[in-house]
This record gives sequence, structure tokens and C-alpha cells, in this order.
Amino acid sequence: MNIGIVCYPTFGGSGVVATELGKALAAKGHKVHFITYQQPVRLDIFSENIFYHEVKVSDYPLFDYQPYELVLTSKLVDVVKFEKLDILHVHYAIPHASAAYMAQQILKSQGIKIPFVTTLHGTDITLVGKDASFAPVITFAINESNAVTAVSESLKQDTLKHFKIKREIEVIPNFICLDQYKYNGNIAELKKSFAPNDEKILVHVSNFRKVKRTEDVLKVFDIVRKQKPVKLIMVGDGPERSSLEKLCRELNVCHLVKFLGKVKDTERILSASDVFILPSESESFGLAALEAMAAKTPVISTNTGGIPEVNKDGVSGFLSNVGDVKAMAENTLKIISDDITLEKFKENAYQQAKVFDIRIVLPKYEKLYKSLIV
Ligand code: GMT
Repeated sequence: MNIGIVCYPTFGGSGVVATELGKALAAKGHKVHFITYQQPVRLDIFSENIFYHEVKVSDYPLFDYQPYELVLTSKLVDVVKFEKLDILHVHYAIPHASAAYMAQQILKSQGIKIPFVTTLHGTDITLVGKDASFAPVITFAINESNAVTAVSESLKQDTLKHFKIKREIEVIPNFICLDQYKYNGNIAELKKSFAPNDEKILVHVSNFRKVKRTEDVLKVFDIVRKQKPVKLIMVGDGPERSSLEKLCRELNVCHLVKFLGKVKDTERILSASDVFILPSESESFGLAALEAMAAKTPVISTNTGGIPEVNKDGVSGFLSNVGDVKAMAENTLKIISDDITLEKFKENAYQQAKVFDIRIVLPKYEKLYKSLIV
């Protein structure tokens, strides 16, 4: 198949999923065209089956706000026509689904048929999408998509609750390429560089937005470190970074916490860690938790949204109510209480990650595409 993928090229989960999906489809022989405003961060391989089409938003002085959606639409029309695409797959409803719809209508007027699949990822529904100013467009674009998928059952239910949806939404969960976690790097050395005295390593990865409740990561860490020698690695960057650094000073833990900033391949860091902390306010799936589990790192998370579909309480980690940092700290201490328990949780986490192996999930997308291409 000749597939066009539209996504945000940044570090967010939806862009990561879209890019990994495209890479996996290309590896199976499909031609994959990424149509984005910048090279997706995880699109770091060369493949004769992968193509990149940049959406160039010009900086015209008349516009205070550049019309990204229109430029994207025009690019979609152009790429579908000249690359003879069979299908478009847009990730994140805003504004990708409505741009795809508009492109479809323009192409229809020229006698060209192109179906499009919209994959809902989370904040497009739970945060941004619920904003009343977006609702009419989102509702319309979802209803007019040729197929709609959601990354968890919880997100599907949220979508049905918040929008007047008249069509079927199929749940196709996020996935993981387990082979990427079989690297040959020297983890012992990396571990030693973070924790020279064999401290246990707690880790958090996110884009440090409010919804991630990153302050809770520090609060959990602060309780744990009073009982056990531990270190904390914070991977990512975002609006909360400076207030986190301030909190580190207030808690007097700066010497125990390392901020690594944005890291492209987190696999080695996750593998060198012992417990992953995900205290999010809301999370449609929690791809970061799945990535941790694939690296054999158990997860301490909240029980919100789609997280319970990924992290199994008492098995691959523990689940707690949002904001209950005391419970999260107690559960962390349970996991690192002794090496046998830690090893058990590590192995369980890996076994649970296998449920989301890309080899199981990819055929679901291929089947969906085939059903729409006439
Ligand atoms: O939450 C983020 O950091 C980014 C956001 C996105 O759209 O890129 O992530 C959402 O999509 C991910 C991939 O499907 C999910 O794993 C995340 O749970 C979801 N984020 C939220 O729902 C807050």
C-alpha cells in the first residue's frame, strides 16, 4: 500500500506512535509518506520505502496566526495526487482530521478518491477537544472520517461521552517494538554513572506539562529517599521544568536528581532504571509507561484514563489515585524492598509489555487500511 501519515513531529506520544507505525509499515514493504511541518524526531532511519514531505508554513506579515491547516490541506492534495496515495492516516484530531476531510473533498471534485483514518490519541479529546470552541469541528471531522481508532477503550468512552459521535470507533492500542530494547549497550556502566553507590534509580519521562503532575514525581522521590538510597532521573522538557528545579531546591534534593532534557532514544536510560514514575492527571494510554515496561522497568502510576489497560496493579507495577503521593512512595518502596522482588516486577513488566508487541498490533492497522481501499 501507498500510505500517507500526518502527525505532530515533536516528542509527544502521538508523533512517536505515528512515526514508529510508519517505520514498521515501511519495513513490511509498504510505501510510507510522512506529511509534517518538520522531520519527526523518531524518523531517524533511512529506508527506500519512507518519504518525507514538509509542510512549509510561510511567515507572511499580514497573519498574526499562520494558517497551518490550509497549508497542510494543500500539501495533502498535492502529495495524494502526485504520489498516488491509497490512504491517509492522520494522528491527533486537531487539526489533522479536518484538514484531511477538506483535502478529501478537494480531491473528490477532481475525480480522485482518498479514504482517511483518524487516530485519536488523548489530549485531542480529553483536553483540547473538549474546549467548546473546537467541538463542532472535531465532532464533524470524526464523524466524516472513513474510520476512527482510539488508542484505548477509556479514550473511546471519553470520546463518546464528550462528542456526538454517530460512527464506530475501533480500539487499536499503542504498541512497542520490543526488538529496539535488545541493545548491546553497557547498562552497568550507565547505571554506575548515575548511581555510583548502587542506589536504586527512579525515572520519569514526559514533556513536563501540567497534566503530567511532574511535581508529584519529586514528592514521591522525596518520601522514598528518606527510607532508601535512591537517585532520580528526569527525562524531557517543558513548561514545568523551572518550577521543578525550584522544588528540588526547596526539598534539598538537587544533588540526587538529574535533569537530562530531551532525549531521543530513552531505551538505555529506562533499562538502567529501577522504577518508572507516571503520576499523570489524565492519560489516554501512557506510552511512556509501556516503553518503560519494554525496558523491564516496573511502573508506579495513577489509575486514570487508559493507564489501567497498560499497567497492571501489583503485577507490572502499582496504580494509585491521582495526587496520592504517599501511596505511590509506599508502592515504590515495596518494589525496591529487595532484589528478588525487584527482579519479579521487572520480569512481569516485560511480560505485560509483550501484550502490545507491534507484531500483534500492526496487522490490525493493515486490515483496517485494506478494508477502506477500493
Ligand atoms: O501526553 C503527551 O505527552 C502527548 C500526547 C500526544 O498526543 O502526543 O500523548 C497522548 O497520546 C499518547 C500516544 O497515543 C498517549 O500514550 C498519551 O497517554 C496521551 N496523553 C494524554 O492523554 C495526556
